[in-house]
Amino acid sequence: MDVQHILVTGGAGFIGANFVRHVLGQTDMLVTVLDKLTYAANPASLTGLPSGRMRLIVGDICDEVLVNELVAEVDAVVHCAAESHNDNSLDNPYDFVRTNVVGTFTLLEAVRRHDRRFHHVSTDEVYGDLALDDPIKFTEYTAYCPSSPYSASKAGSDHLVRAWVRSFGVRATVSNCSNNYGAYQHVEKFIPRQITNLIDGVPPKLYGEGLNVRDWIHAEDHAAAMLRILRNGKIGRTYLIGADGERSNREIIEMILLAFGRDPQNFELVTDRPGHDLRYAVDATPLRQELGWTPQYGDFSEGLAKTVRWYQENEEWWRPVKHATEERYTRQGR
Ligand code: NAD
Ligand code: TDX
Repeated sequence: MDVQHILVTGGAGFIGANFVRHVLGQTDMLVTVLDKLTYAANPASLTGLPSGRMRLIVGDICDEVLVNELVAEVDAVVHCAAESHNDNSLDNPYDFVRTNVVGTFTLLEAVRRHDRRFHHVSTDEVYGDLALDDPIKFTEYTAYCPSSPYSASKAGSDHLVRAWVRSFGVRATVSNCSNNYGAYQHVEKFIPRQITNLIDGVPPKLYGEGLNVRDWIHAEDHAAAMLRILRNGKIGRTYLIGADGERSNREIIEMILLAFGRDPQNFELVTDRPGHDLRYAVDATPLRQELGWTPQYGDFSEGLAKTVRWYQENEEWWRPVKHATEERYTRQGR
């Protein structure tokens, strides 16, 4: 479909900022960002972009009046705003239910009212976890089985989107992506936490025994897949996004330590996350075959090395929030 102006919710967060950058670089579209600027946002992630084609509105996706006004002005909505961190959802689930469920509901009502295209950005965590030796990967037919307040709230929002498609004819798609890494990711998340710890001379922290497996994809590859789905995806469809990047947490920590020229065993084992999902793995065959998407970051170690350099070269971006993040982890015993 022909999309000229999009509303990107959560555009000052990690996935949103990478998506906005991709869209402004690859298309002529205008972008309005709606972001509440929570602790997770960094408006600096949107600097250096063409101001004539992008504007940032600071506001809440649960604000019905504001959302209604902004949705009326655009052709499509790409919904990235969320409370996104599992550890925080264990401490304060309310914010997750409010933003992820009520916020998505508020957006759906607005796109229904104005008949706008909607793309909902979600996670593979809605499917729960897999055994380490399970040959099966998640597909769009896997049953939902979320484990944490975060993934349960995302699962709830996915169900709302599907119901609004079926009951009200809303023109929506859903994507469920695996773990992202890359520039502009908050230092609370696994990879940037370890990189910035090492910059500070602090050993990386591994939950439990570090055997948990995540399926890593570069955020720029995720952004390219989102744009492809927005333009060419089939209404009502769910697309899984992943780049066959399964690695254990321990392997990743060893790679990061090696990138810093340190002993790969020089990490600290810390208290495990309660309910910690063991393994995620995504089968993205339909996205590749039907929409012709392929990841550009074929080699994870290259993408990781680039990410390490980005945090080394952009300390002013993450330094202001590092101390408070580690204080929060100390309180959580992790
Ligand atoms: P993030 O925490 O980095 O960013 C979230 C953004 O949403 C922030 O800018 C924040 O200010 C904004 N926000 C939060 N509550 C809001 C509200 N009520 N109103 C308006 N803005 C609000 O998260 P992220 O990693 O960029 O994740 C974005 C989306 O991508 C989420 O839906 C997440 O489920 C999904 N996703 C993320 C990953 C990943 O690895 N990061 C993987 C798969 C899917
Ligand atoms: O210090 C750490 N040590 C550690 O071992 C941290 C912060 C994490 N971990 C482990 C927990 C996970 O097994 O690393 C893995 C990745 O942790 P997170 O970065 O917190 O990601 P995860 O919980 O897997 O969820 C992420 O991917 C899916 C995003 O935060 C979600 O928003 C997305 O939906």
